[in-house]
Amino acid sequence: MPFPHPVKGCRLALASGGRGGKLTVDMPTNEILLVTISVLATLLVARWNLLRVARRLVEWAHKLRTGEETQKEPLPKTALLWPVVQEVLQMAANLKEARAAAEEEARLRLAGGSRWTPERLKGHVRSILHGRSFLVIANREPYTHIRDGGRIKCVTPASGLVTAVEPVLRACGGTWVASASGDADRETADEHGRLRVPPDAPVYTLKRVWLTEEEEEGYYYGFSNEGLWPLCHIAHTRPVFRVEDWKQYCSVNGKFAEAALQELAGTENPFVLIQDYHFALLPRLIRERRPDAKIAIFWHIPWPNPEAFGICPWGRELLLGMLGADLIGFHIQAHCNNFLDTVDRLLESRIDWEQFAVNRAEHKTTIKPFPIGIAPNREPAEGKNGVGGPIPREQVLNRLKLQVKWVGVGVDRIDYTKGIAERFLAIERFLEKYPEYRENFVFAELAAPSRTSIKRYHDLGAELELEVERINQRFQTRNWKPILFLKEHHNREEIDLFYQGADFCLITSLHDGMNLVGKEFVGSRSDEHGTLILSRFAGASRELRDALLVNPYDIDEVAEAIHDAVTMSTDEQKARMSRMRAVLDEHNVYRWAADITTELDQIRPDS
Ligand code: GDG
Repeated sequence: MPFPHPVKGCRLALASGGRGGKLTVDMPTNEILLVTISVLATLLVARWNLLRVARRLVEWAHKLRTGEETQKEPLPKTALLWPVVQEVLQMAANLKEARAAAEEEARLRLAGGSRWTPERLKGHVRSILHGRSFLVIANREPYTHIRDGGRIKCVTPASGLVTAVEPVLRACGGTWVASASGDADRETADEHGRLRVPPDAPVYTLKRVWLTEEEEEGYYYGFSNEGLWPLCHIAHTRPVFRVEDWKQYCSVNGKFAEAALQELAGTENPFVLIQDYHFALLPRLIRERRPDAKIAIFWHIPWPNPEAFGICPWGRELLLGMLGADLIGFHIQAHCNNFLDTVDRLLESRIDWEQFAVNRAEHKTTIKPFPIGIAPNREPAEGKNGVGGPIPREQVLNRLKLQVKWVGVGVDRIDYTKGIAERFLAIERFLEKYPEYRENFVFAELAAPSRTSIKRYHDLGAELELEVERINQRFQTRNWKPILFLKEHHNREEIDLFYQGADFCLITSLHDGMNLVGKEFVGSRSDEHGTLILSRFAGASRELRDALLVNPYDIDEVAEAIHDAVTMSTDEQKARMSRMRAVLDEHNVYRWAADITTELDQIRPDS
């Protein structure tokens, strides 16, 4: 049966129609020749194009290897070889990073410096572990996979713990056990909930644990965040203790213990580093089954005095759980003292005040401060995005679309302990007292929504919005308002840009274990400009003595500190900033991890 509309000169037919029919092509010889020539020409052009692209790629890779200046991307995004290019780009980034690290190591060796670097930590942890396993357990996962339209996005959550602990795993390898939190987490992990991360250059394993809605409700939102969080922070929010939440807390601690034990199967004398108040019972649960493990728990938030802690109905159980560890770490000595006082008051035990240790049931637990730091910022010195040096302030302000002379910044999870409302009141007072700054000053608050299923947190977000609206309405003019309340999750680049464009960073925590935002601000200011205003109730105030220290409850004092910050001479800014940067450099997060692992290693088994 002939085709309904045969092309002229080319007849296609099924010789006998229907099934088993034979296809014949009837085409004149000159046209066959034409087709052959055009096919050959296409192949030649494709080959030539491929060779050209490959040659450019080779030249680019050569320049990169020999350290010559290279453009950021070797080929246009549309190129046929784009997937290959992406891989090469990733390798290039890794190579650049490794080269910078080696140069830094060499520089420090020559200078006889004692600074901790990822490489130094890696060597240190390796020499301690001798091939033993390194396991970190934290509720928050460092990478969440979420669905965004038709695709899956990988997000780093807003969390001080993640900021601090992730660089350590990057340096040492090992396994991080955490709660799954993204709606695409399951399909991005294997059947055991494991995946290798960071996604673009995997060096350690993330093991996800799935919680039911009831578990999450009771253990995470309930006991951990409506009970323990306000209990440990003196921020005048009443803790709520419900027996159902406590039961879920116990059962989820058991679930994580099982997950950890699975990961530890077949290992000997592993190191286990438990993070934070979500897992107070875990040290004991793991010790009971793995007495050979060396276990530390680091408490990232403050520890209250015994009277305040005493209102928790399950205080004894929490202490007994924690004392299963060989080592308990807090940010500052005052929290260690409070902990020992609490144990002294609530448990029968022998406290060694000289050694800062608790002896109970033939087990010794050492209590020590380990002030956490941040990973040093290599980028500005190396030239972020290949620009070379810090980005000029005008450029930063242009990118941020801020047309004012003075800029202040705050970065927080929306949490009542961070004193965000008090901060806004201080800005109001500042503009009241110093009207000359109106229309010339903007305060940008980057506020990431957090724990919004808890009513107190949900209400706080709305209260802050109303407060900003009230203050803005009081002062705003046609083209200006004083407070930008950016209530959403921001990416690292955005946050860094604000840090770099700000004249001051304002931290008004009512109570804070450490507070990393102040450290990040100082760390990002390689230009040594800008002023840090820091609450004296944040652990960081013990180290950053060159910040302007304030009592966040004293609105006038904070307003004056803002005035001091915007009128501070460049020389004084530089002097303060360089001293704070030296402190940060010395006490970075690699030292924190090195100190904890060294201490854990030196602890002798119970006799
Ligand atoms: C606990 C203790 C202690 C903020 N918004 C976004 C975002 N962030 C990042 C900041 C910073 C971190 O979150 C917050 O650090 P804090 O130190 O204020 O921490 P908490 O979450 O309260 O953590 C605290 C810390 O543990 C470490 O021990 O310092 O005292 O309370 O790194 O930059 N990050 C991203 N998007 C945001 O929108 N990606």
